[in-house]
Amino acid sequence: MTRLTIRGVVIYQGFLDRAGQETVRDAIGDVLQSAPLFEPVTPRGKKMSVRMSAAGQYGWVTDRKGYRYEPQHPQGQAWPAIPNCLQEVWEQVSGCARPPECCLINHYAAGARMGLHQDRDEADFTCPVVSVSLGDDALFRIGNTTRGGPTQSVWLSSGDVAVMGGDARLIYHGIDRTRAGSSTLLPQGGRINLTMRVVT
Ligand code: MD3
Ligand code: FE
Repeated sequence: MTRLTIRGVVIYQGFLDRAGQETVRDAIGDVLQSAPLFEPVTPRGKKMSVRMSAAGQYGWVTDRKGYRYEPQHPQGQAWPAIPNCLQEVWEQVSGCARPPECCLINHYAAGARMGLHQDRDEADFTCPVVSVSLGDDALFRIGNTTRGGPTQSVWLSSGDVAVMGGDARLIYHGIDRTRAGSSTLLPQGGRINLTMRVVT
């Protein structure tokens, strides 16, 4: 495993071996059986290219009414619990005494991307965000705590874990593109990113 720090973002390359990735993949497959991926729409009505779902007490949703955390899936059911294998990752890397309240699931089919943004819908920015990447490689762009300025990019691969804490918690970040076909983990291809957060 290699650990690197870029602008305060700590990246553990190869944190999960293949068996660990398969365990998380299968657990998320179960979550998605009861909380299917949906197509989020921005408050201005633009479809996002990433499909989403969540596990935990809260899921992050966006629609014409705005961005927010909700205790239920858009179809009305409570979100499934965060799988133990992911809670263990949180305990190993977050350095946070509180457990995660949300595991956001982002699914990238070929061509999907996520523009530069800050994560600031949570109440306590002293808690980090922990990200687990599965499937295809993704080009992750790391900016600054204010809009604009130079950015740095790094490829995230299946099994990599990234921790955004301290000053990095409010950094602008995004996914420019994925490399279709770069991983055999997901039977249908594509990429899944899991981000665990404390919401309240
Ligand atoms: C840096 N997800 O869900 S994960 C997101 O790969 C999000 O799906 C991307 O940005 C993805 O909000 C990037 C890495 C990540 C997640 C949260 C962060 C980086 C972050 C929060 C603060 C700073
Ligand atoms: Fe984000």
